[in-house]
Amino acid sequence: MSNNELEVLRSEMDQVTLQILELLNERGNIAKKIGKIKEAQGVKRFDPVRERNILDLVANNNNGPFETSTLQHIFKQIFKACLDLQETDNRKALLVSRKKKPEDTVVSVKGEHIGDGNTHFVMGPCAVESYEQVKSVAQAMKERGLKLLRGGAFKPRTSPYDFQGLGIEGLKILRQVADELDMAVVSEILNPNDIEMSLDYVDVIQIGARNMQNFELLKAAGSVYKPVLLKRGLSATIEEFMYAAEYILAQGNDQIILCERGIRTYEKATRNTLDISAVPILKKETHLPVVVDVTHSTGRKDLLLPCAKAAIAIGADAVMAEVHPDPAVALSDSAQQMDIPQFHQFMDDLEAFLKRQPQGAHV
Ligand SMILES: [Mn+2]
Repeated sequence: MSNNELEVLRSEMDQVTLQILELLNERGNIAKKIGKIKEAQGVKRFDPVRERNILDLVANNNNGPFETSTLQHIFKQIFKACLDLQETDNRKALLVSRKKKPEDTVVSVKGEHIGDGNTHFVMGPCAVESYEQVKSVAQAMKERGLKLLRGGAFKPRTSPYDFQGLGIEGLKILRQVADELDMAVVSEILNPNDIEMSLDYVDVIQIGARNMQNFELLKAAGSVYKPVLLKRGLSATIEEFMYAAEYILAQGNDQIILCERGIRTYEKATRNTLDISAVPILKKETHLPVVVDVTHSTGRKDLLLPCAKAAIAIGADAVMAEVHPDPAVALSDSAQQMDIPQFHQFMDDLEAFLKRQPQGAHV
């Protein structure tokens, strides 16, 4: 008899659970509708005043047996779940997201298709110092069949007294060398007003780590149809990085390459900490190609090769590294740039490594 009573109560409880489930989802649906209206109005989704009112509503209508504080705790979880639901909807709408565009974006630069499943290389000196310096690195790259020549003309340095770059003269040198060897120029632009001017010289506009949240620069780069290599900020989360890319894409330019270049942590053994898991996260969350900068993430020559292998193995579309004909006298980043024999050794090792990769394993 008492067993039977238990069965009845359990079945009653199941019914209530199902009712709660239905009501929770109903609340979720209403929250999504509210989220859409708020998005259209451009107002924040989280409204503390409104939340306080609902908590009071719960308190004023609670007839027990639960303590009001217990119920308020449960309702706080429900509010959070509803807010998450609104935000997931918002993320779905991001132009950089794979939900919005499932297929990979391929960025085409002078016959190189970054994001096509093959591994690409972006190499060159940290800073442009002279025609001869750029030319000797570019020639070594050309011998390996590499096309994407990087070099800094405008250098945002930590100290205002460090070498600031050759400016437009540096861009002219890069363009000249690239034209002579049929290569492409990747170079950083610092000032939104320089974007138009840079179109004559660069094939890829680089936006540096220190400018990842320079929104005016992002908008200016988004409003031209030129590939952009966007570096992750020193202390930027992956989400902030994606929003920075969204600024570019929202202006209409979808030719974006994301660059993981290490983040600031407490670790001092490397210049920055290479966030290797950011690569598959970015590949999963966005449709954009991802390049790993092994020079600035490690700041150590002995780590360039293992980190480049890790980048390729984990699915990066390209590897970026700095090469200088005589790193000892380089005007910037002298400690971590490879010289030309080291560059050839680096490429030999990576080519051997790539041959051992199962076909398509890193795509
Ligand atoms: Mn550098």
